[in-house]
Amino acid sequence: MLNKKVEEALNEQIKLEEESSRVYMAMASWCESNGFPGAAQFLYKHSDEERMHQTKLIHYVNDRGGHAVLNSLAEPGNVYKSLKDVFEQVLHHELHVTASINALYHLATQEKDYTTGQFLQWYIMEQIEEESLVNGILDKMNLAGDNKGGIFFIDKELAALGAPAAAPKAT
Ligand code: OFO
Repeated sequence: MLNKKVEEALNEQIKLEEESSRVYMAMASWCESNGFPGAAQFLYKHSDEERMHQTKLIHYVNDRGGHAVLNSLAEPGNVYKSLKDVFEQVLHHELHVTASINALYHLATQEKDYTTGQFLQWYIMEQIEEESLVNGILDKMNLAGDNKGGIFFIDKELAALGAPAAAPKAT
């Protein structure tokens, strides 16, 4: 059974994951309508992944005898200065999510809820992956600078990263 403090903190994280999904959806839409189809594909996929992070938390809270609830969300930013601005904001958002996951892990161990601590390990590893992926994209954008050809190729690469996973081959 979850204690109330941990349950409330998990519900806050559910809200943050939902907010992440909406923020990336808004970014994807901006990219799609501003000539960056690859970045749009990448961000739509990322938005779906955040929704999966949210759902995984909801099941966990309910499975532990708590009640996962949804909260109202602020309007996501819908306007960006450039593709680089989009990804700088993705990184900023991910750093915020990482801090939140770490605080949640700290609370769970303080409350001696080692099951939740174990469950959160997956999110801790996921944040490492996400931060490193976005840092890599930003490194390339910084190298490309204002070079339109460079940005065009980065957009193509993002399309590949955003492509649905290939179906497993029949054996
Ligand atoms: Fe849920 O990992 Fe990004 O925010």
